[in-house]
Amino acid sequence: MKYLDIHPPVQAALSANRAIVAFETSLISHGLPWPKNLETAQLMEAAALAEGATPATIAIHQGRIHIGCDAPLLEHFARAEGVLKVGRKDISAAIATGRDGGTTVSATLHCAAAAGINIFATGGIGGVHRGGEKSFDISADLTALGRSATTVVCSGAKSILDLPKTLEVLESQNVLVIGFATDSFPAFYARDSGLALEQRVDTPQQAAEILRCHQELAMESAVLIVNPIDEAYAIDWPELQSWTEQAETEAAAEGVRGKALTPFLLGRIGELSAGRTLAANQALAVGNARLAAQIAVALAAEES
Ligand code: PSU
Ligand code: MN
Repeated sequence: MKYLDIHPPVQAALSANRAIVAFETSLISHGLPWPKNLETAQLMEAAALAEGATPATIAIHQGRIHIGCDAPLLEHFARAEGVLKVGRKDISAAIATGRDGGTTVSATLHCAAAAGINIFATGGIGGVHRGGEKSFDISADLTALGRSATTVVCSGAKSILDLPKTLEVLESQNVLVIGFATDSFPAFYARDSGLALEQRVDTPQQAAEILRCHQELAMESAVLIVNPIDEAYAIDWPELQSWTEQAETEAAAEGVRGKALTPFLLGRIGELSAGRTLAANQALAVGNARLAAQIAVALAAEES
């Protein structure tokens, strides 16, 4: 397809119908600070490879959509000089103007589908911001999930969000949310939001069976497999809330809004927690990469 550069290892895996897992780059360019971001990108790719899946980190570089990044390109996005945060609506403009873009969940879903990749792992999706009923700040991730048949493995939605409202919008968008070894919606850095889920699986094979049906029925919305953070890195909800409230207050005082809000809040919470949330973010993203690879391998095995 025009505008698409598929890196050789990804092309080889596509041609052979082998398991592939897509990753986004906004997590790297805007979600985590240097050098934790590069380390996280590398660990996510290594986790996929260790499970027998080919990683395809997706980015826009000099106006071309890259499906798979080599080591220098990953480092370029981690250093993030002049890199735009690209949501789905921004893709065409970034391409036409020859820019570099770190792709968010909404943009990555679109690019992965264009390349024929249907499993994607990230940290946490965007959602309804607190006060979203007034600000209307609702991530384009949610509507993108409503119209992409891709599977996204994540640790729920980011804990800075209004999680009950986010789950409601996911339901309106026909997104199937499945807990992985949990009955409740994970809260990104915390294991449990206290919000009950209707569906649960306990193995990658069980997840693959549901995805098989979803594909055969030609469903047009996403499946979200939500995987809680490893206990060892999890942060308690009350502690998290105090940092989040302080970061929110500062964002309001400084007039931070729109695209800049999520990166600002994640960055401030990282500072206020003395780096604990950064270690947590890395751990959950790598855990999701591993699980997505296991599911992709289970699906590829069923198909062959
Ligand atoms: N997961 C993380 N960190 C992140 C993101 C995901 O662990 O920074 C990014 C994703 O790219 C997601 C975006 O799409 O945050 C949401 O941004 P917004 O709230 O502006 O839609
Ligand atoms: Mn927003």
